[in-house]
Amino acid sequence: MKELNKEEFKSEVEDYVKVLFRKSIKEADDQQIFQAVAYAVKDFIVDQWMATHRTYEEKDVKTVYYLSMEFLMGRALGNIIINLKGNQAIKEAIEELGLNLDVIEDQEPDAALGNGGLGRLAACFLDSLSTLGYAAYGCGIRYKYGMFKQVIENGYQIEKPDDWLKYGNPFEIKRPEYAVEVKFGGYVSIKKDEETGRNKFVQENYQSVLAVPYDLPVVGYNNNVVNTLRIWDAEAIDTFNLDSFDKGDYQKAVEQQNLARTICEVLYPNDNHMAGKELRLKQQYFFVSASVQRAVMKYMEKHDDIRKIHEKVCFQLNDTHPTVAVAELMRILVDEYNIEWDEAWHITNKTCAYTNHTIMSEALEKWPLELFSRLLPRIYQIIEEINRRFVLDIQRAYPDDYGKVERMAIIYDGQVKMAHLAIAAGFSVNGVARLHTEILKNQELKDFYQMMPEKFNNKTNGITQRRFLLHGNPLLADFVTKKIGDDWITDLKHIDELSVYTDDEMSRKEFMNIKYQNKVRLAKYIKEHNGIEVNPRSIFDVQVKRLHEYKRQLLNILHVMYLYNELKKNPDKEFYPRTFIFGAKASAGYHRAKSIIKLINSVADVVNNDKSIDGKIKVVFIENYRVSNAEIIFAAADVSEQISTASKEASGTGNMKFMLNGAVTLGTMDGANVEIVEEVGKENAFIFGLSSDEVIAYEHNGQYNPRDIYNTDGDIRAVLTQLVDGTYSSNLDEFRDIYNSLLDGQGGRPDMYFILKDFRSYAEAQERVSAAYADTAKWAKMAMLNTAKCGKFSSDRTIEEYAQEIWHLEKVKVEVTTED
Ligand code: OAK
Repeated sequence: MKELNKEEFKSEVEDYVKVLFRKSIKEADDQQIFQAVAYAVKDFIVDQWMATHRTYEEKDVKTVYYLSMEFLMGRALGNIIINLKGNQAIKEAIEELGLNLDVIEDQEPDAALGNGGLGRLAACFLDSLSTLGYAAYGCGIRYKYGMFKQVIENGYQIEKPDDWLKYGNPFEIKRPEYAVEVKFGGYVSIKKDEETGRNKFVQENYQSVLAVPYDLPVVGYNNNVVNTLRIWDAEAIDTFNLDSFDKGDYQKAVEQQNLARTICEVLYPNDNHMAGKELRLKQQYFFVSASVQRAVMKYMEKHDDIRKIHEKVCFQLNDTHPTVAVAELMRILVDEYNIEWDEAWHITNKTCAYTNHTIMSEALEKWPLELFSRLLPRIYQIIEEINRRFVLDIQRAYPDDYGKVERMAIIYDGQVKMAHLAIAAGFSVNGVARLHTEILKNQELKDFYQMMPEKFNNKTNGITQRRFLLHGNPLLADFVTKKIGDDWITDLKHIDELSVYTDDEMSRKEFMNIKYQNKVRLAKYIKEHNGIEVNPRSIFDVQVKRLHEYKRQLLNILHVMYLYNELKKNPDKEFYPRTFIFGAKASAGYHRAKSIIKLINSVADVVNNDKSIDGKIKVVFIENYRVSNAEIIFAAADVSEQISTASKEASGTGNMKFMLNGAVTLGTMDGANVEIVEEVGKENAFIFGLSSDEVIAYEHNGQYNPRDIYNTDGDIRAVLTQLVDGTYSSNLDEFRDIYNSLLDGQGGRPDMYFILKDFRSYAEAQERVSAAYADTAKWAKMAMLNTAKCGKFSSDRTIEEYAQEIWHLEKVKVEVTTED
């Protein structure tokens, strides 16, 4: 590993301030200093970046292309510095320049090119791929505006554009030499190929854009490996010249310019929900076509037989969003390389693999035929042919079961079903936690599992300990290293060696003292950003994640309302002070989710200002929850709220970040919670609520009526009544929709997420939390065991499994030579 020279680094920073801004360090503002430091860091890694790619080429290793609409990277600078092990040297260099690294890191906008779990997982995977030394490209879109900035005004969420590229991105490198054309619309003609005499399908009268890649470095930990996140931007193809003007193509030239301008404009802010907009499909095909075209070109630069592409290339589809990749690869093989359909299909099968990230039905991608065939006429033809053959396969396999085609066809009911396409075309279908994979196999994708069981496998998610412990929680990271050495940084299994210290009182005290300091750090953040004073000695009970009904932030806040009622009734009741902390963005068009945010803020207003409860309950809604403040929040949590309706959360990854930081899970047996409990032991978590089998059974038999609970449980009735009686809003209709959703519901399904059903069990689990926390030694042991037992949940483990079982990659060692 190359050493970082402090003096050289200092003079680079000075030079960059001068060259970029014509200023001295003293004159430059914080943003300019950040830019200069970032350029100096990029200078340092560029040799490793080049060496990595040289090594891949020399060894001709297989590469995974992780195709994803989302990469929720967060900030790069701090992460790169820790992965370079340059923390100390750079910190000192910066201090000697009279600057402060924390302030500098704070200037960097988050690269928020994602919504939540799926996008952050992609970012963790890239970190692990580099650290493990696997050849990989992340392929995505360079959105001009990422995930919106959330501002809370009068308790309401307001969305502001995230202009993250305002000052430019010092880490990116534009690669116009690798630009490719992507075509939309028009029609397909059949032409005779002069050479072969065969019919050729040619797209005509289309509009096209130029896809231009920008590369971002993904630095491995202490190993010289720097992989690439390649994000594509759209530029207009230069038809706007006099020639086309003369030919009367003026209109088309303008249209193409507009198309290029709009494609990469903004990330759709939907989590677990399909918006179904034409522009979204354009985005999908845009980055997929560009990525697949480039991957094929790169492969063909070194090899002469396209038929063997699967030996060197794997496309991993991050959910169904990039599934057009299978048809794009077919198009290239059949139309451009003249390969027969059957053979092209086999090549495609061996090259593509699909990950499912949700069973929420509203997230399933289905595109209307009219839209799809108009926008992507040749791709549509190919999918029609794939479907025709797949339907024949189904009929052959199940000649007497007519329902099979209805349930499994790729094209049905006037729609293209992307999940069906991904399963039919790929060689692997994986879920993201054991329970989730079982639900896919036995419920959601049962027919497909029956027909193609060999494709199905599980890859339980993971997170990178380097960002979420080493960078986010330096105090705990140092403590762990002091106790057990630093192997955990690249092999998290070692963290189990901490277990023996849970019986040592001094170690427990040290651990809890670190937690306390992290709570002080978060309290300061809350004071600065929310103006709310919180007590770091209270229990920090945290739920941070996207706002979705299935995640049940509503259950949490209804329980707060209930506790508040209890305290009011019983002011002398023994009660361990609690701070309920929320952070969540709601999709801009998701009205009920936005009402729930308003409810949390309204409850906060009332409770926080009620002197009579003596500050025993505080409620805080942290504005603009994102990767950078998440790092501070996880470090400070005592209780990790993972309370989704069982069966609905595919995995969850926040649950793992809390665990790593020594928070205890309060959760349902859903997603990866099941495996967390298995690792840490159920005595070290607080589990409640319906099981996934019970939820599924109720969904099938329809025998749940929340009115029964409302009628018989006075406390719950009181809380619900307060939603509409003015307790939390003078506008009695403010929360009426929430109230109705619980008691009347939509389409005859009140309380779809079983909030009232699980309420008592949740409240009782919360009581167990309070009792456990009051026993300091017991709590410290539980918390510490959570950190110790989280070894399984490193994304390094997950990536090792993908690499061995799906991608079949080999590990590479990179040496930086003088050549670089
Ligand atoms: C987003 C859009 C469409 C479909 C799924 C998602 C998504 O973010 N799913 C989430 O993926 C995470 C990573 O696998 C899981 O941990 C979450 O449980 C899941 O909701």
